[in-house]
Amino acid sequence: MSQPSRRLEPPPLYAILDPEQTKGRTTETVLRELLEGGIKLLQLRAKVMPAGDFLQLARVTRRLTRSYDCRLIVNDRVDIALACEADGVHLGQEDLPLHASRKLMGDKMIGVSTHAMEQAKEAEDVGADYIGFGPMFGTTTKATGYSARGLEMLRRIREAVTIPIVAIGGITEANVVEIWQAGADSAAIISDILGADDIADKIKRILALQQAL
Ligand code: TZP
Ligand code: MG
Repeated sequence: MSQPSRRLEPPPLYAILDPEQTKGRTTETVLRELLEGGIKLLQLRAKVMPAGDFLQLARVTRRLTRSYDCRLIVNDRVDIALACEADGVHLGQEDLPLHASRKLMGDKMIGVSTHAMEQAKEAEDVGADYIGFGPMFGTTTKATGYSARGLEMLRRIREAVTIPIVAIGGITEANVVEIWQAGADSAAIISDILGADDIADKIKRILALQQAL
């Protein structure tokens, strides 16, 4: 069994597994690499997959994450999060609102993407368990519609909310230390991890940077 999730501090690194970003490797190969590298909080993100395929992948991911004691968050889809027994769901500003999601998710974790101070405060007020905040830096992984938010805005968000902050967008091994130092509890990374030749090694190097702080 995985641990009860809501009350736990997020680990410093939040990996996002996106089947479109695996550079030709199978999703399960990449998943195993992430877990071998030491990821303890993983989001499954599948923007274009039919629901049945997404659920099947989510179930495989759930089984493997559980065996590594890694918490699992499903992006966008409350229904798939519940059906695969994930630890939580991650919602964007356009997804099912928190109030309705909470009724369905009960005590499971709900994260909300935010891009501005007002959104961050609002997410905390309505009961999000953590906020995503970004894009921190320029990224080509997602067309966010927002300019880079930067470290100064992250510091201000840190002062304004008490729930955990997961910073996202353009974060790499080269700049992740600044993200933690600016007050993020965790750094969410897609391309710098999924694009690495040796994913487990990349994760170990990033975690070692955090250990050295
Ligand atoms: N939300 C804001 S930026 C982003 C998402 C999903 C993409 C992050 O990807 P990368 O490759 O770590 O910049
Ligand atoms: Mg979303």
